[in-house]
Amino acid sequence: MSDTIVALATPTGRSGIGVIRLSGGGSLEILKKLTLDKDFSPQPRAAVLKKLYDPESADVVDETIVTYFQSPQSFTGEDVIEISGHGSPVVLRRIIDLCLKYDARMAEAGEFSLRALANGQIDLSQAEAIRDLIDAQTVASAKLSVRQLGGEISHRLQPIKDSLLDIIVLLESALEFVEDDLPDYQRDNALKSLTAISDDLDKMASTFSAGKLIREGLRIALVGRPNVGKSSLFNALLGHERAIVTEIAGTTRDQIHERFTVDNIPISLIDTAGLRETSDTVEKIGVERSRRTIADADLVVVMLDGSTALVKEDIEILREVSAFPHLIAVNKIDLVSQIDLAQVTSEFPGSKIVRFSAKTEENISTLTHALIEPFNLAEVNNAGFIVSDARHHDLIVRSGTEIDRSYHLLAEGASEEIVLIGLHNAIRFLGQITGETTTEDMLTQIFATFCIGK
Ligand SMILES: Nc1nc2c(ncn2[C@@H]2O[C@H](COP(=O)(O)OP(=O)(O)OP(=O)(O)O)[C@@H](O)[C@H]2O)c(=O)[nH]1
Ligand SMILES: [Mg+2]
Repeated sequence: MSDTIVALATPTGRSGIGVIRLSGGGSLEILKKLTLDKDFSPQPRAAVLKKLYDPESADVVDETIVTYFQSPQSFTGEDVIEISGHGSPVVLRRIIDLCLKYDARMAEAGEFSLRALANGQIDLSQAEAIRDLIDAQTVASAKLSVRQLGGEISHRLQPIKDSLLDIIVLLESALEFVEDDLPDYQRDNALKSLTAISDDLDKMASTFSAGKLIREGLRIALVGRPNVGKSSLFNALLGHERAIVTEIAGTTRDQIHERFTVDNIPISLIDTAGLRETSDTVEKIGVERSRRTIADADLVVVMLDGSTALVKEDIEILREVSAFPHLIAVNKIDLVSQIDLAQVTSEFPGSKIVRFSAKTEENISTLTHALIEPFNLAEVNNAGFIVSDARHHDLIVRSGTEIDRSYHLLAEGASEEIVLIGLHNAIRFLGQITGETTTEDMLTQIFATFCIGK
């Protein structure tokens, strides 16, 4: 029997109620002690109003609602008790301390989910879906996680694993009867199946760009020389005065990050220090950071001031950024235009240009849509299957590579033994997605990313 673990399942801090969760064979015993009720035998899955006491002093600690989930009908598959107490950090801490005193131990991050996995209540991809649902930043990414929670990827993978297994069985039985070569028609069928599997895996893997977009969103950096209006645009996009705006060149010295959402895509927007040669130490560091940000952004918005002529600095920035995905945003169109856009177009023919005003907000929505336009939106909004986890994507790709290699070996007449190595790897990689073939180390690594109490 595993030990009994306890954790606060709700966030720390004051709240209406706070939920403490216990899981393990000793859960009910602990509850009996804290209720001073030796014969307490709660009906499973029914909420009961109970006072909890400090058994030593018989002090009432809190009046709570307790719910008993009897093994195996619980989240973890073990006996689980949920205690809903008043959301006072002091009271909740006291209840947890008492549970610890009566032989529970503090749960590790994700340990409840890990137990659910170990007891076959959920598979690994479902456990990851729980984590992702809790971490979801947007409705779209929460929706993806809920679908995953239902075991979507496992269902999607099952027929692939089945047909892969058929081929493995076929080749292995051919191995046993060494004197016979695999008949041609069987080899052809196996090759056909491998092609179908490979195509299917490719198709799954290709949904990842959309999945990543929904989950992680985009990093978009606003760059340009001082005073072109980067911070003004930053504020306009966020809808509030987050960054300081002044007519002094060099106002923004450090980077500011904020998140907002456009069409279900979370965007991490970065306002940067204006790029220029400077002798100011602080500003210099800011400029250095701006340069680094350009390199890791998914999109760089180069801002130009439409009310002034292009200057050498603008051109230098455009050159610097032209190697990265970028968009040229010409600001201040509420003022008389002095900029020669024809020059920009001829020097940077591939760049998209949007004209707008951060001050009057004219064309701001055009600009907003231009930010996400280069990314794979059709797929984001289509309701089909989407891979959103980098670990799953990696395993699907690796499995596909093994399948392709085995295909060529089989087609070239390599021995079944050699072909089988790749096929076994392929099926093992797919099994790692759902956790059937995941090692202890991998599980530890994955569950370390969970929160305590889940
Ligand atoms: N008329 C007009 N003025 C603007 C517009 N956008 C920004 N400004 C003005 O331009 C000046 C500089 O704006 P900021 O947003 O601070 O410029 P910045 O690019 O962040 O400047 P640094 O942080 O110094 O690099 C301020 O006086 C703004 O009010 C616009 O669309 N029209
Ligand atoms: Mg600024």
